[in-house]
Amino acid sequence: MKVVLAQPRGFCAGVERAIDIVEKALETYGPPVYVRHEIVHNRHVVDSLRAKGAVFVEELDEVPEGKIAIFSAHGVSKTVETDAESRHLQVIDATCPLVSKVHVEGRRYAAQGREVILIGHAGHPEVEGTMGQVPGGIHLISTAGDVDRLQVKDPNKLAYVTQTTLSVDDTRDVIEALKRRFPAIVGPDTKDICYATQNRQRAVRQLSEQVDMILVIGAPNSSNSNRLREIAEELGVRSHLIENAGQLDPQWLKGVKSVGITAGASAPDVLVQEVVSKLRDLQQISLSVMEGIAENVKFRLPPQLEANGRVAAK
Ligand code: 2E4
Ligand code: SF4
Repeated sequence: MKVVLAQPRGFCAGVERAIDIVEKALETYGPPVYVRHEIVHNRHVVDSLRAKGAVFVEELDEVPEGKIAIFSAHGVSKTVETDAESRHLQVIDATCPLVSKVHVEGRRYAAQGREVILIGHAGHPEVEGTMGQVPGGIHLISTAGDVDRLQVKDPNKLAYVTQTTLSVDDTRDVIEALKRRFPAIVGPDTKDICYATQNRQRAVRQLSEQVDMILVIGAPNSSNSNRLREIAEELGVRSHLIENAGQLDPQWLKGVKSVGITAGASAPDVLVQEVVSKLRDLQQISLSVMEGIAENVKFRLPPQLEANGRVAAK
């Protein structure tokens, strides 16, 4: 059986930075450090940081006064930031800079007196964070159909922003529907969808042309990973989202001559390697990596962790 690995796949710069932040905070301040929400949506990552002394909580009231609190890569609302201040927590912000950029953009549109529309999935932590970063409220929509239901004050004073991990194609449809109904609306086109999401989607599209089945390594609550599986499926390739090799069902391989493997931005490559090993245990395989761009994006750490030696957290 032919096995082809997508390129690029797996960790993006925002995830590497977020994991680095937790590791450096543990080294600098010593355990425990508290992390609000899974630092990224991956059980393997969370478990290994927990083993080093990170304590994961869903809300800040679970963090004792004055302790270190790290915000996850998905970002937080203003309310969470002010709660942290009032509890005198020492905050280290692991929000991906590309999520923060969307927050800044949303606030800029609001400051221009525009009503802001967010294209994203309800209940996702990034969406909750972005909604809570734009003063005056924000309309949330997720499909082109939602556009018809929007009720706005002034159709000439509108802007939109998007979640960073959406399907590029679906988002283009939603933006077109917005522009049809509100020709004066302004926004970033699909540029809020980050480079890593766009590159992994392009790669899985290419991979879909080469294989009979695709395995996406990623967590069920990982937005970007779910989009990869959907894209492959939409292109007619049977596709499964699995967290690890244990979830690979040997029955899926019946009649399959070639398997493509990709991984969401939060899935470490060791999980990909374990899936490859399991395939190798089950069958004789020929392994290759598809041609694709090499990413060289790297984000700086927050100032508290970048400086030499121990510096007080914010
Ligand atoms: C922050 C923003 O957003 P998603 O559910 O895809 O997050 P995940 O943790 O799976 O991936 C990293 C990430 C974090 C992506 N965008
Ligand atoms: Fe940042 Fe994009 Fe990675 Fe999300 S997927 S953490 S927005 S680089």
